[in-house]
Amino acid sequence: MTTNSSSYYIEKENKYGAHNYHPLPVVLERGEGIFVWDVEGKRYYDFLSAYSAVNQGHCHPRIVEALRTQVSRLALTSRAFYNNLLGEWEEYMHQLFGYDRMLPMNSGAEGVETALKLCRKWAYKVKGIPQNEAKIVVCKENFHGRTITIVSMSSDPDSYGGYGPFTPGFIQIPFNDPAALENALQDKNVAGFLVEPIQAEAGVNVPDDGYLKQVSALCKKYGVLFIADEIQTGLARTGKMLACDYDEVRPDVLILGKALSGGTYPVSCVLANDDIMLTIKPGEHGSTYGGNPVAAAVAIASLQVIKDEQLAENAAKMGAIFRNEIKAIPSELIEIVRGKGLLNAVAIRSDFPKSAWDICLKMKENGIIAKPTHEHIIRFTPPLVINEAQMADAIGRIKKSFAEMGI
Ligand code: IF1
Repeated sequence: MTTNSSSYYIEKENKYGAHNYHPLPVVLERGEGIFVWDVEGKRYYDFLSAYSAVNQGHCHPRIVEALRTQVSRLALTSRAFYNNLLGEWEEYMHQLFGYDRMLPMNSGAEGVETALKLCRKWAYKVKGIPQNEAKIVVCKENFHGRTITIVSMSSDPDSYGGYGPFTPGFIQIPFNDPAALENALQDKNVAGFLVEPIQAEAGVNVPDDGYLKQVSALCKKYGVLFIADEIQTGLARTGKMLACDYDEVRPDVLILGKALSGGTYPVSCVLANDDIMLTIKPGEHGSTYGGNPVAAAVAIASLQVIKDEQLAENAAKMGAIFRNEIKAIPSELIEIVRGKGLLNAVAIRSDFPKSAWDICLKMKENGIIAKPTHEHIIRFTPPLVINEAQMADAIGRIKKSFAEMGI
């Protein structure tokens, strides 16, 4: 049975689905560019972009065409055989990002797991840390995914609570604190430092200018791998191809995902040079779907769109307009507006009876969908294809929503 009633679909998920999410009450059925439509036919500006997976906009015609063509020709071979597109994609990544090699996976979490495994292999084979003694430094308030090992690195009880016993070998330090990093690096068994250039889940925590430059220098000084999780900050979201580009640093290990497929397919990868990547030998890591020809075709098309449509430049420009306009909203509810490019957050004061959730419901009425994080923060991350007129209209709707909160 089909119906145009949102409640029909919501009730079905509530009845038959696991309750591991608490979505905004909107049921989407179509998307195009910066817009999505619900089952009742109402149009919304998508200010979440599937957590930055849809940087190129929903159903980008060039990405959809690449997917459609390849999926009807050859979809999956496994890595037991070669396929005619994986090498093309790997070469494309080498030329675009300058690393010797790429290792393809599917979800972001798998990309992070791959980077952790690479770091440990490198620790034993190259750095000479005694077996099973390697440690990896991570930041408090990180978000790197949801596997048991990744939640073992988390400081958020919602992420790790009830999932023990945990994977050992991680040291947590505060984000944006080079002194804490240098202190942690005194331990000779540290093999790497894993960091998000901007902590997105933590509420778009932007570090001081030069933080990553210091991180890079410290990792070099102490001979440990600088591992950047750019799954969310990468691929033009923050106004540069990589957020690391702002500090002109190159991580030893770079993890990409999300917008690598423009939201059409789960595609992630890890990039590194020979001395690191070649520590993993045949049979020591992999994935049935990783590096499949559809992923390869879709990833190349997705990156080509980012370049051809100059999405990094547009994100920088639209982001500046967004922050200026939102900072000017006279609502007392707004504590702070922060972000880079089109990765932005508005923190809502917690001493009023209106919550971030209430504001998101009001914005939904006014044709904008966004999602609160940590109760009092709303992230604003539209697709990077948004133009100036659309941004002005969207800002108008956001302003109207704050005005209607009456505070
Ligand atoms: C969910 C947050 C965003 C990520 C970084 C790895 C991954 C993610 C920096 C794992 C994933 C997602 C997953 C999504 C919510 C979301 C999120 F709010 F939780 F933090 F985007 F801001 N590294 N982020 O941001 O990638 O395995 O999911 O492909 O519902 O859990 P994945």
